[in-house]
Amino acid sequence: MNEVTRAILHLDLDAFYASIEQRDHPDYRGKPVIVGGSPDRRGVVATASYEARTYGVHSAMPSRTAQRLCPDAIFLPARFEVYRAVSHEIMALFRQHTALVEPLSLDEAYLDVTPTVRDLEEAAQLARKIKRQIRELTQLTASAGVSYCKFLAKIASDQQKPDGLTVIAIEDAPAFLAALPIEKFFGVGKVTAARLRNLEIQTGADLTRLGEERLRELLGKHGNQLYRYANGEDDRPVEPVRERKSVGKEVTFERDLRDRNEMERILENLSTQVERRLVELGIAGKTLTLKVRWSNFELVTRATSRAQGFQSAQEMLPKLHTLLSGLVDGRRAVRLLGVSVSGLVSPDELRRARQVVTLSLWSER
Ligand code: DCP
Ligand code: MG
Repeated sequence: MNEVTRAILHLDLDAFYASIEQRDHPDYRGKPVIVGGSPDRRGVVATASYEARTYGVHSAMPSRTAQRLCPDAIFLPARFEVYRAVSHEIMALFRQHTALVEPLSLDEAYLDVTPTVRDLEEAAQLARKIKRQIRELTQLTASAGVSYCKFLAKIASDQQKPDGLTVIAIEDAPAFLAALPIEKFFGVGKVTAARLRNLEIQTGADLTRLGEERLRELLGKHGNQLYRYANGEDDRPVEPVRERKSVGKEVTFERDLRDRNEMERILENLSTQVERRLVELGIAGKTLTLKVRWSNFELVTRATSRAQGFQSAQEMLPKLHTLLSGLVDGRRAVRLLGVSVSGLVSPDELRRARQVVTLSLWSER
């Protein structure tokens, strides 16, 4: 393909953790399997097999709710080492096809295959081949999206899950985008979606009709970006070397917040999400940062470090409460809260650090 048109694949494994459990325990195949926290211990669902999804079970749902919806479900704890090992195999396979592989999570990546294909038709053939190779290598299925940019490739891979393959050709993109609900657009979270829906903006067609100026007035810089996506313009490159510097989560509120209890609840939720990602990656971080954006958009951060590192929400929360106390005085309203962990270290390094701390505590006695 020439340089102006690209061929991008997005590959995403189906019900990743649950499919691995079904692969490794043939008894569970064809049955509703839920991987995640136990229903008796206020756990949440990490993922559910497609059999369990027909009962309405989905990721991030309390396991107790999942059990009520699907009483026959088999609940299993996550085996992260296994999932990480499978992830390495899949990413290595992708890298045999192109050096331009950008992993998004354990089971998902963008591939830029522009130099190896003549058109999107050939890119689709390549996607089909990679899906087959994934199956041979891991006995798992993946869904693929094929298009000329990242944004559309990712949406495409979600169109026909599981084991799907969807191509969005350049000439079909305008009609596809016009009908696309705003929530599907990259970067449109609950808050933005609610604001747009209030203005009767429901689809990509509504976004283009509204115009770039108006979107910018409403959403700032993000409005320009959204306008470009709605017009099928996304020239973000596939970035292969993304060394991770931190793991974080943040949330912007629909209404500015003053209530301290509510902030603490949100911090609990954010740190749980950060914990999930850290555990998934098998890493921890030495520095914990709290980010606060005031209602006037001013941004402040406060950080604290700990030799033993942070991985669990339980380790983060007391520190976050202290950091929050140093910032929030009840007078100023908060627009955004964020939690991140940086200074990332492998579990091995961490174990060694923890040993040193324990030893020195011990020798002080
Ligand atoms: N995951 C999690 N908690 C979430 C979402 C996901 O622990 N809230 C984990 C479990 C998933 C894995 O990440 O298996 C990959 O996430 P996906 O969003 O790709 O979901 P699945 O692969 O499970 O299902 P799908 O077939 O929809 O891709
Ligand atoms: Mg997946």
